[in-house]
Amino acid sequence: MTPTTTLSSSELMQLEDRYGAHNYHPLPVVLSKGRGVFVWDAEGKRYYDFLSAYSAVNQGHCHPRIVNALVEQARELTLTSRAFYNDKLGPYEKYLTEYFGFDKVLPMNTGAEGVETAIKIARKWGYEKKGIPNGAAKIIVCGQNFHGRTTTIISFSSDPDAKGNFGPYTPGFQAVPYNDLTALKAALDNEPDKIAAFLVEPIQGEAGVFVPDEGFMAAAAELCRERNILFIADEIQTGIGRTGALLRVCGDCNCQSHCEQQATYTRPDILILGKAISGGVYPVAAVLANDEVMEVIKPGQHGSTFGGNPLGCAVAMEALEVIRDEKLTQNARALGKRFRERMQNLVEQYPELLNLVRGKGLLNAVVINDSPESKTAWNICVSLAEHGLLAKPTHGNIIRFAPPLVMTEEQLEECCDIIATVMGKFAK
Ligand code: IF1
Repeated sequence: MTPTTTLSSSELMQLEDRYGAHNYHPLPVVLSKGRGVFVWDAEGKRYYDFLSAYSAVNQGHCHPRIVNALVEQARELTLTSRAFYNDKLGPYEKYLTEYFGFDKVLPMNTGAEGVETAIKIARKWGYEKKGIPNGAAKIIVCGQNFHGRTTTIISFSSDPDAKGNFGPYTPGFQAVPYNDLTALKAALDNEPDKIAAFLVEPIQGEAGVFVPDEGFMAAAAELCRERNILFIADEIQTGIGRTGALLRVCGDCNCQSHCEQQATYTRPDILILGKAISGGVYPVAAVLANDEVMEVIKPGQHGSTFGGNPLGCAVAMEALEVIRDEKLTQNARALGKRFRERMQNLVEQYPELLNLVRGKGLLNAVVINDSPESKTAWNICVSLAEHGLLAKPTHGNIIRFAPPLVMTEEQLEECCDIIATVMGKFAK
């Protein structure tokens, strides 16, 4: 692929270093083009993308249908603000609420805005519907959570890098260990009349792809229901087919929205979506809830300049149609199973290097048998890049593997061969 930029990767990295805030430590790869499962760097080298922009490009890079929806709408109307109606928002809201089985949606832009919106709705519902004394609402969260980077959200983070020196922090949050029903029940039983909600990731992505025990989400939702506490699912990273189900919180059933298999379906009271809802083409986030929750928000009480803009609506509808038309949820389930089989073979072949593989669908991680402070995982990712596959460590010794859901079986096998070659080199 011929490079699409005149500057070299080195020159481009220097520009970012000189003129950009140093709020990331990227792998030394400069990307300039993307198509499907592939990305190309500034020199034209091709890579398999195994990060998918943190699960925002589930539909593959620059999906032609989604890009086309963007371009067509951009020629008509991009932004009106909500001071007026626009001809895309109503149809989008109908489409999205029917797709996921809720009465209403509050449209936002980034995932963090979606989480902040859910927190505001839950608190307001707590005061106006549950009768929590004003200002006393508590929200239960999980340790090792990642819900975004705003000041309120990092106020309940347990990650010192995400939280340190950003105080004073927003009060009203209590953390319990993830996947610990006993601890959750104890927290929910401590002044339950003051607890508005439980906010949880169905799989903790950033923490290292921690998959809770089978039935944890359903049991947690039941504990909340019994205590009139809202169950909020943050599916910004796990949603939209990534884990082999349309929604992770829905479990492994194969339904498109409502699920007859009540045993697995765990309807959240508030569902937060982002990232792949727009196929990585345009920032779109969505907060869905039924009327008795969403109606606490009245005109003038929440919003944003870009929330619900016609461009995002057009892009999101096409991006979600692609998930359905191309059966990407089912593909993620099948390929994820095969990926974990291949990785488990490597764990058994190189126990001194690899501890384990875990995940659901095409959200997986391999834990390297080294300390989080070691450079082993980073060096493996640098070597993977040299072999044409991009992945990045999270929390030091965990490598997340999350390719676009459009990957074929043949491509997956080729990528597993690449990973096997590199792991073989590090295992010696
Ligand atoms: C970064 C992490 C992933 C998310 C969940 C809300 C948000 C995210 C479950 C906020 C965003 C992104 C943020 C990005 C890297 C990436 C990330 F490493 F930070 F934690 F995916 F795991 N809920 N995750 O995963 O959505 O505001 O970013 O649209 O901040 O470095 P956002």
